[in-house]
Amino acid sequence: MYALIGTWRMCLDGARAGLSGLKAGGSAGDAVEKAIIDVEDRPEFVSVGYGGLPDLSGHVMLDAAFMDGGTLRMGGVMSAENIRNPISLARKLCGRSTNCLLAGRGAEQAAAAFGLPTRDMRTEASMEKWRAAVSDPSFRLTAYQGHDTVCVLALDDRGGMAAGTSTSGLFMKEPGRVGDSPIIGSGFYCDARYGAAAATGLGEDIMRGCLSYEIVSLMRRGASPGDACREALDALTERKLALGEDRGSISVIALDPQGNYGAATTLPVFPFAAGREGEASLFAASAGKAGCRAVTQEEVSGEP
Ligand code: SD4
Repeated sequence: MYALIGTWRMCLDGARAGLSGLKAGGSAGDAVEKAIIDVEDRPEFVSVGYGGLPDLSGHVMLDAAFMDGGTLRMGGVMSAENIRNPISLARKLCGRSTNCLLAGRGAEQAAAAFGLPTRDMRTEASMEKWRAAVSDPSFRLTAYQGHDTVCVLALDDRGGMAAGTSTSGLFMKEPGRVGDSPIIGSGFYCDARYGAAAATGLGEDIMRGCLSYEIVSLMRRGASPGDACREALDALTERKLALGEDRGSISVIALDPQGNYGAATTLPVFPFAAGREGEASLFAASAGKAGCRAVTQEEVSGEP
């Protein structure tokens, strides 16, 4: 059995590439890396990798992580610049027993030491957005609609599981701000015995609930991926409502060792790509609704 799930419509082509690798007997780790590289390399996906969204100072600062579900090892990159494929660096760091989570200049130096390609991650389009935001006095920092993390979870036919994330983080974040995406247990978690989970949305809120670890913990206690996603997300949003806050902007995905997947969201529509022993297709979860439905590209063309 092999399966893969990834966040947002932008992940569809990457999910297809990852699944074809799994079909050919490739590992879950290779599938995760391949799917995420597809999104990182394409400037039309404005919230990840090349052409990502700049911070307040006009720099595209990247966060990424990779976790191997067989060993519970993780590697992560935070607030790093000019690394062409942050997911590849995260995966290389995942082999280490120390120094596996690197920030800023240290991450950039490690990328160079591994011989990974560098690139100016800014594009004319990303800088145009930045210039418009800098000169707009009404601009507010939010989980901006076109701003989203690619998260991919995979299972291979030997029972291997892996999770990965990659993002440029919140548009116009303060320099040095880090979200949930490289933080183990919040942005991602993977234990091949019970399953994998990952989150996208406002990192500051996701971290308050350690959402990905919570989802995998619920699967350990027998919940299906879909139920685990809803239960963990509902617990956090109910707490936020009790504190007088809104539900926030959060979406989560999960995959179990049998290849079942699920998702939950606080948004009206949260598209994701997934496939099990076959092609990847698009699905969507909606706030307050159990289960997910198959959708066409056209139906979610307005979504990231
Ligand atoms: C962050 N969780 O940096 C990421 C960004 C994201 O929709 O997924 N936004 O907080």
